[in-house]
Amino acid sequence: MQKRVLSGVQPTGSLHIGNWLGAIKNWVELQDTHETFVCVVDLHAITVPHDPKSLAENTISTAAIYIACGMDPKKCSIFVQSQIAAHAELCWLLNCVTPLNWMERMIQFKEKSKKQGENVSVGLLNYPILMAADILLYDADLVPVGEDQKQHLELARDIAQQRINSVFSKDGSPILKVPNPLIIKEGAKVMSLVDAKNKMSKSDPIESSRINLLDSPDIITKKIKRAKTDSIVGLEFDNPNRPEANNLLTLYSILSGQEKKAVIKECSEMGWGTFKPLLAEAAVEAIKPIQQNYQELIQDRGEIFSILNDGKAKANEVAQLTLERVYSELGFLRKSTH
Ligand code: AQP
Repeated sequence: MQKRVLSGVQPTGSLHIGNWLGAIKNWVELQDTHETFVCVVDLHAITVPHDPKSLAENTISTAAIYIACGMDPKKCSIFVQSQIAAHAELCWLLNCVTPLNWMERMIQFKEKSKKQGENVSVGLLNYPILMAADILLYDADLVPVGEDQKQHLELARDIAQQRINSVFSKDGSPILKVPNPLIIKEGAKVMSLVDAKNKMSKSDPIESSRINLLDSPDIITKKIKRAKTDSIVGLEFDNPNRPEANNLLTLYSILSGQEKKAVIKECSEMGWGTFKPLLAEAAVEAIKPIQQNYQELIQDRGEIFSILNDGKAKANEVAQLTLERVYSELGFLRKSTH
């Protein structure tokens, strides 16, 4: 039996190379060896203020990017989270067993809520519980996450083990499978181009902070040219005082497919003015096939909808089984018949 994997990206805007290198690229490899479910997590996208006019379009575009990056609907199930009602239902059940102080500790909540001020929604606080529901519904063995999502996965494990299995299992057998993180070291955290202390993010208001997967070669080159650097001579990895150098060199290493050692040999004596065009070229070339696939695919909405409908059917089957198991173990009346 293949191990099962579940993951997703929020349709909160244009997907960037961080989403690709930290998430989607890894799913593409996993789909050959694992039973893979990937969803567009649109319910998560409304935990911060959103524009109803672009949510559906962003959802379609995100699904098309998954496929353009190499997710193959014959090998995996691709679906839209909000089309499977079980996500919201299980989230409610988990909300009711999760202590509030577990949620208040979440780093992402602390960071994102600062930006929202008085308007921060309960949904943002509950985001990791919805994420736990997403994962636990599919009995996922593994969840590929970037470093930034590690704490949320830990929470999903704690909810499953300490708040559901230990409390409600009648015979000691687990009600929910406790998932493991699959953290990929390379590309696990791509940092912002304007401040390498922050991660690259779709919702960063500074557009030049990220390289979007659908940016034109010209835009990519301009963004890299303007990326923040320092005035120290020579280029190097892993110097804590040079986060920009580490970020840009790591990107170059991944995008050009070269080991760190080879990059150091090639670039350590370069100045930024010589290095940046190299990085831009590597980024443009690496993203080109994704853009070509995407442009073809996005013309054919029928094909995208058909893939999403197939994914929905497969996902629903698995999700309903888990949801019923949890309802039943928690003591709900599920059938009003004799
Ligand atoms: N900068 C990043 N480096 C590596 N991986 C990243 N991921 C996100 N940013 C980076 C990974 O992409 C997956 C999906 O992310 P998400 O859209 O669900 O939420 P996020 O982590 O909050 O991503 P963003 O781009 O920062 O979106 P917004 O701005 O909307 O919050 C996850 O596996 C994540 O690790």
